[in-house]
Amino acid sequence: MRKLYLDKVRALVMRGMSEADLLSRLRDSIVNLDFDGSKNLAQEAISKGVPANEIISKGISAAMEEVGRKFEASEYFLSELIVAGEISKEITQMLQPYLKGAEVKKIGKVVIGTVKGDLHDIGKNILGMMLESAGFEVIDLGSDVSAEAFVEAVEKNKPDIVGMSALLTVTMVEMESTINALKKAGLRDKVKVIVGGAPITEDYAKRIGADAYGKDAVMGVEICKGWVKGRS
Ligand code: B1M
Repeated sequence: MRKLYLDKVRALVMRGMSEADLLSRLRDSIVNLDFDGSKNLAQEAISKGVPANEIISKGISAAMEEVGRKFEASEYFLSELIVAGEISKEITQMLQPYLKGAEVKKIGKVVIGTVKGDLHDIGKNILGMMLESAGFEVIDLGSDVSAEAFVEAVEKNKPDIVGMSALLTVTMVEMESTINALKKAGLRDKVKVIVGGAPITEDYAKRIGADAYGKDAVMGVEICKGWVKGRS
């Protein structure tokens, strides 16, 4: 009995180790801008049943942090950011079927977009896929979305939630402009607003009058689910 238990524990530890090793190799491969190697490792992780969330947080996000650090240290330049971004996008696409759940009854509607002047859309895309998998109808306005475009989309689609992403300190101010534009159009009280992205903080979200801050996509989805809970 004890041996059986120990064997089970050992198998779990080994699985954890190989999973951690695989994800760290994936992270390094993205950082080293190895397109094919990264896709192969991501496929291996998927085949081995590593959860998509783990591949995103310990593979893609961890790699992009390091790529960002190298960019700041002038070891990498814009071209490297572009390649790393493309690799991450491809892997995110590969993960899409594993993030999307079965067709479920829609639990709410969310309009999402990256704010004006900002082209970073990887995190926003991940959030969108996760929201869909949680049962939300997602209207993705893309990146570089103006306050007016957000307002128009809210008027047209009547969503429950507006989600804004920003990755640049110079574009995060657009979140406040969008909230003000929603107020001006008389729409602010009709939607919940959630904001996220690397430079955003809980404090900032409060300061600009958002209803919530999503530290990561998982948290973002949980907050949105909480808002529509018990309605359907
Ligand atoms: Co740019 N870039 N970039 N870049 N880029 C950053 C953001 C930067 C931090 C790099 C650095 O210097 N360390 C820096 C910003 C500095 C600052 O403002 N403080 C920077 C810069 C300077 C620039 C340019 C200005 C460079 C230049 O031209 N000289 C330029 C700007 C272009 C523009 O937008 N107008 C630029 C361009 C680019 C590329 C286009 C080449 C490419 C983006 C490709 C793409 O997105 N399609 C790119 C990349 C790849 C990065 C880094 C390396 C990675 C970003 C990323 O995809 N991360 C980035 C460094 C970094 O972030 N550390 C950097 C992975 C992604 C999964 O994370 O988007 O944070 P993230 O999303 C997370 C959470 O934040 C959260 O969930 C996700 C995961 O769970 N989340 C939400 C995000 N949105 C949410 C919304 C929510 C809830 C949660 O609710 C609504």
